[in-house]
Amino acid sequence: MTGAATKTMTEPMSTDPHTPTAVIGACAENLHEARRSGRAIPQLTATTSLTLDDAYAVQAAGVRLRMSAGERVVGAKLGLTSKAKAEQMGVADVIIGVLTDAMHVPDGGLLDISRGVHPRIEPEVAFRLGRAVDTSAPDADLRGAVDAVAPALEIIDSRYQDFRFTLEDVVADNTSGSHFVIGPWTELGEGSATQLLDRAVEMRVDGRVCATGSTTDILDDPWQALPTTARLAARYGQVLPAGAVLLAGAATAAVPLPAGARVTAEVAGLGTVSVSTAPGAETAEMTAEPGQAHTHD
Ligand code: OOG
Ligand code: MG
Repeated sequence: MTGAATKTMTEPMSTDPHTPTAVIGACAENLHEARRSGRAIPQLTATTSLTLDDAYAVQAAGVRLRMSAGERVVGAKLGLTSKAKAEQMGVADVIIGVLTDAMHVPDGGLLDISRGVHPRIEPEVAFRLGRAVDTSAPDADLRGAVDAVAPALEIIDSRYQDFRFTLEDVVADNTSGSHFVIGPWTELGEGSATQLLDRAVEMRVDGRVCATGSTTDILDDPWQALPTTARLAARYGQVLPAGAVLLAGAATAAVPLPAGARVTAEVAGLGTVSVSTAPGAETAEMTAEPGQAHTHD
């Protein structure tokens, strides 16, 4: 338990009966600093008792730190919506996180991962909301607000050592969110965009297939992401502005994202999305973690 990022966490803290705002703030600062420095920290729950509600409060405090640095909320992401991901991470509950404009990388764009901790990449399906939705009600009609779907890539990067965490840790860490890339949007009504069952998902790193799955692996039907998001957003206060992007969660396990690589993901019938990483910029943590889980064939 050493390292500058943990300096406010030296004493075990209790959340009983209510975690003090100062503790929530200190947890958020710790994660914020780990994200900025690319230096991993021990799991918060190793020293701090956090309920799931506390963890979402830490996530929200972290988003506020980013907003005061000029970032804007542009959407939301679900995590652990497929069995492949839940098994990979050993955490089973569906979770929600926030997407900001600073996390967006254009399709085909270049990402510098040298400031990351140990980034991984995973193929997803994205929805776009054509209008703002009031998410204060758990049964808000998000599905009715969707105007387009797209293939997507999510770059996740846990701020915790060894990419290991409890459910509360990963929620506090904005569900490991790092960056996202959205492929070509298909407007609803075009072709068969509304039918998202049984579409093959394939991700390649430098042309080599590294993960395969099906859209049905995402909550049994990616459209289920909409009512799930409505429920979680209402409970935890996430906002969804007009044009918001929603990532439905990965269809496969995530794979380590190397420097100097080109990654593509194809969702059958929806098209292909890609991102490249700048060469020669491997993160220190990645070279120190040769054994991390992946799905290379
Ligand atoms: C948590 C984030 C999970 C997904 O798509 O399942 C996620 C993690 O794997 O670190 O984004
Ligand atoms: Mg994801």
